[in-house]
Amino acid sequence: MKTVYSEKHKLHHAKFELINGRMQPAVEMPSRAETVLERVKAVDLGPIIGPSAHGLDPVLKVHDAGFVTFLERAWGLWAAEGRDYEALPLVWPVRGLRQIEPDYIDGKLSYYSFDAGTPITAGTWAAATASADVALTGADLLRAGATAAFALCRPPGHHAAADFYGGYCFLNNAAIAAQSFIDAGAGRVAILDVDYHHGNGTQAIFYRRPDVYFASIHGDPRQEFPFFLGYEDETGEGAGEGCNANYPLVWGSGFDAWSAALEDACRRIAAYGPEVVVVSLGVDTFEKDPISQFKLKSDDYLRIGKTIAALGKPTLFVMEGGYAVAEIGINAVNVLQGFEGRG
Ligand code: SS9
Ligand code: ZN
Repeated sequence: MKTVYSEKHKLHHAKFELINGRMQPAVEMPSRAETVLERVKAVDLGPIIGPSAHGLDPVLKVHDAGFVTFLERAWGLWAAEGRDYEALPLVWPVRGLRQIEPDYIDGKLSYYSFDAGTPITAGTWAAATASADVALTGADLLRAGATAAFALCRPPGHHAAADFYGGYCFLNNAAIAAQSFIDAGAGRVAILDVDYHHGNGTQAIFYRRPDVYFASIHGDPRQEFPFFLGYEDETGEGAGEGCNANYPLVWGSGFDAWSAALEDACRRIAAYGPEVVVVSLGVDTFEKDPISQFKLKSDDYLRIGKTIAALGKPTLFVMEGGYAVAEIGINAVNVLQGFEGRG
């Protein structure tokens, strides 16, 4: 299958991240995408192509205009205050506080974010829009008849909702691609999120809609980030009732529990009958992931790909998380090779 990749991801390079109460080197780093790209080349997965520019229209089908404008301007407003270090929020409008966008940049960062772990840098906007273009170009390949494509997105997207960023995510690449299929005439799209973390942004975007099914296997929100979404009783709302499925698993879960959840998710997706499947491909379920607590091994990723292939649908793989940089290439590309019949 073809891989879509843009060098522009390198423009988003946060130096530090708040982890366990300390500023530490950011785990979401450019070498993640580089390592995946090297593996794509090493196994000869297929041609590597650059993205084509799609502009902001497909982004604005998923994200609020005020939020997109904020992302575009945030670094400039921050730098205008004489700050050359990365932009982070410090206060959130929780229960009882007003949901009004402030004028000052520190207030705007808080209004449009949900965590303090996602630095905005000088190149964040350029990288995030390129990442969305990578996903949209992958979707174009499927629309042109490919049975599968790999959108090597960075930064990732699944934690970003219509009007907030967080969890290393700014624009929701998988949601933007899924919406592009709907806008091109697809009646039903399914998103399967296999990242270690719940895809809260993707779920929220489609929660009330019957045309996009969302299934996610992830660390239980009782224990794990993003903490405030991803429970099993979240099944969709209104017209979207029955079109959302969450599989929270406890810390320490291995491939037995994980693959049972995947089989069930795939059964539900098959019953839904989508025309196309978008996979939010995170490999932070890996046993050596530095911020995660599942126990998957490199060979397990081949079986994940094989199980997804059994759905028999055109499939767009969209890169999400995975922070064990040494093995991220092997693990991510194992899914793609498993999909193509290896292993
Ligand atoms: C770890 C902090 C977790 C968010 C993780 C987002 C992963 C996106 N102590 N920060 S796939
Ligand atoms: Zn993750």
